[in-house]
Amino acid sequence: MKDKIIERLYLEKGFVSGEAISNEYGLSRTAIWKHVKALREDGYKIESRTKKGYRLVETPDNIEFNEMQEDLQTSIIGKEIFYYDSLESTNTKAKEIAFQTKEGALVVADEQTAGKGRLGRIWTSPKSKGIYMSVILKPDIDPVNVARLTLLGAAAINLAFADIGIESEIKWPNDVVINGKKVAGVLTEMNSELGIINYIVLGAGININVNLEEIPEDLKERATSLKIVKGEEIDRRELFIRLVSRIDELYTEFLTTGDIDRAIQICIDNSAVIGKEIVVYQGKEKRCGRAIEINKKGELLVQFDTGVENLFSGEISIRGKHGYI
Ligand code: BT5
Repeated sequence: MKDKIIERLYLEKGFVSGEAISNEYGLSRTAIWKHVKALREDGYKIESRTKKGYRLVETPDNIEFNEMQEDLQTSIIGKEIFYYDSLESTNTKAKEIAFQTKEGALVVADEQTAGKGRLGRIWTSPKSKGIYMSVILKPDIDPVNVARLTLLGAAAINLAFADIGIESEIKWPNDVVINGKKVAGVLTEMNSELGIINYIVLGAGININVNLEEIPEDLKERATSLKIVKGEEIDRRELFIRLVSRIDELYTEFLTTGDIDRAIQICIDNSAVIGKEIVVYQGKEKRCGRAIEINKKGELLVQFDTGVENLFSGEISIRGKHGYI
């Protein structure tokens, strides 16, 4: 009965009166109240108002995503899924709950009201049009190696796209692009103390069924969506399952070998920058060079006038000499 009530509230997306629930399920008001109390203990946030009834505000683990768990054949990622209709940022929520969750827990939202890019930038996250998710990871590694996980995220997105027949390129370190326009981005954040990692949050944002007119004017030149590229709606659920499986696959390999060789190879084979003239932005500095390769550590080697330098992914942005790529 608890499930029926939550499903009813979930589908309504607004208030459902106690009377309606009582009539539909043959329950007394006291019985409804007891079920609502139990649901709240399960982590559902349910608002109750006199005369209006009950409204579901937040689900820890929404119905669709409950079913999704059954389809996920992963070993580490997605054993716990926290789903929200709307969040400021899945990365922020993941950081809030990281200490209470197991490695591999996922935070997913149908929209983000303050989605984050790197270096304080914004990630536009329109409702029901993309995947906005964060994975909580707790590997026993040196914090200096964390930046590599960004490449792992980008490689997983590239593989998941390929699984559904879409080719893409990776613009080191965290962009996935199609036809020279950005379709997905990765944001890795970390909490560590004295050289020990408490947790890492690996966030991924993908533009899936975003229409051209829904892309903000200032981004139209350099952003696109899978729907725009393919000319048809994409099954978000299928892509989500593929993506989580690919992250699981690459991350398991990382835990076993300590390296992300396969992810790096994917970033090299599908690189949007290797062999190209690029502009490197680092703080206020802006320099031109030629991207040569990505090494085993996930660093980008760039030939500048002054010599070759290894770039770490953290604080660096790259542009093509004549535009986004
Ligand atoms: C990124 O940053 O590309 C990282 C994006 C990570 C988003 C995910 S969504 C789930 C999780 N929770 C979060 O809060 N974030 C993560 P960066 O390389 O800094 O790129 C940001 C720049 O991309 C912006 O300054 C815009 O120019 C552009 N941009 C913003 N929204 C975009 C979109 N939806 N599609 C393409 N480009 C976008």
